Amino acid sequence: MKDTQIKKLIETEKKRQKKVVNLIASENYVSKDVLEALGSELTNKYAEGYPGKRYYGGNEIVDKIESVCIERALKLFKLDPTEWHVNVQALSGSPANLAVYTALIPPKKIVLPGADNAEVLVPSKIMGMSLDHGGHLTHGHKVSATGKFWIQVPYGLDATTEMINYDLLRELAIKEKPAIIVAGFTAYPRRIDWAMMREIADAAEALLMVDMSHIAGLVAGGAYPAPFPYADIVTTTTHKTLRGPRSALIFVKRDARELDKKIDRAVFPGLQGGPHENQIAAVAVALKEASSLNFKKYADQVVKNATVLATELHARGWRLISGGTDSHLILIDTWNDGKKNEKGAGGVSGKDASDALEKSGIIVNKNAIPFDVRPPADPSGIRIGTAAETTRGRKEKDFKMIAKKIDETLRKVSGATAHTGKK
Ligand code: DSN
Repeated sequence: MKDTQIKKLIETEKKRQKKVVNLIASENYVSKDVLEALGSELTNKYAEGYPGKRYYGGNEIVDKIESVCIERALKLFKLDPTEWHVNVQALSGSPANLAVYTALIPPKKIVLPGADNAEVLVPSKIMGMSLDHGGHLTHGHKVSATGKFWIQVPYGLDATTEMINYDLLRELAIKEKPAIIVAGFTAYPRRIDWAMMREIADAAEALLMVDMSHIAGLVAGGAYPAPFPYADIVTTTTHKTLRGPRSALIFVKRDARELDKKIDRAVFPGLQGGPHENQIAAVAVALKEASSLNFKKYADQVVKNATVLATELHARGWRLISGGTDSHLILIDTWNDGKKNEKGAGGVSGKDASDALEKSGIIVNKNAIPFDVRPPADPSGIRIGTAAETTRGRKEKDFKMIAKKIDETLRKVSGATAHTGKK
């Protein structure tokens, strides 16, 4: 690279990535092949449209690449192409979710009674897990476009179990009648009962969308139940446990409702222009990698490592949200109401915990816990995950060491930020 300034910064970032223990639950390390596809000449090509239906010439190769990506995505998740469609053009997770709502639950036109029959647009309702209980901004949170143009009906976790209370969820869904129910998370460590979510969506006459961004790699490797038998739409990013480049996939059932056609139209021309075909090629490479036996072993190991990490941290006195994990993800209540418990664990704010761990070479993110009384910028917990370090070959014994180091580091944090308890 001739641009020495950027070259040096890339080299420095490469070194940083190698040096740290990366426990950010949404990150991973891609293969050299994925990087090669991402940095290829495909970035030069405009390809507005879909394979076989493009607005520019010269797309015969790109058509093949996008078609391979589509085939591989369906095959990886064992989906019959006559029953499922996949759009591979969404640039990332947030645009993918926005495309689903734009396509399937646009505002409803209501004609006002009166002489001039004026029409008003009434926003539809998205029922999603609230952000501070582990949901995502794009599940209808007010700071996201999905909460500005739609109305969120948030559901939370049970205060005692810190897991989804399906009875309460059903009651709320039937009362609120959302147009769509979103099942999925960024900070919920447990399995979701997809069949139950389907039942609830049916009772509320809502569509069921699963956002499996965090767990896509685990689903592909058989380490987390697949949502496909139950969902109408499944969205996912491709760069978390799936270990691909930053991008997203939107799977949608093919049937008489023609949701697939609506989604394709919402992605292009509705929300996006030319697809990033270099990114699509890199996704295709990652999808092939994820179909290997090695990847299945990887997915199993990710969950085994998370289980060990959770067990070790719990044994050292740290309170884990919901008591543990069924996935790659663990949420720790480092604050513990501002107090150390009988094992001496607690009293550390999420920001102080994250800063202290970073100084000792462990990268995590601060995270709100359910019913958090602290502010989002310095919440009560941290979120950790095992996907990235498992890619680097770490096993249970390594995660025992990591748990020890986390514990030692957090215990050394003194003067945790006092907080009044008001957000
Ligand atoms: N930022 C991602 C995460 O960390 O979970 C979700 O978009």
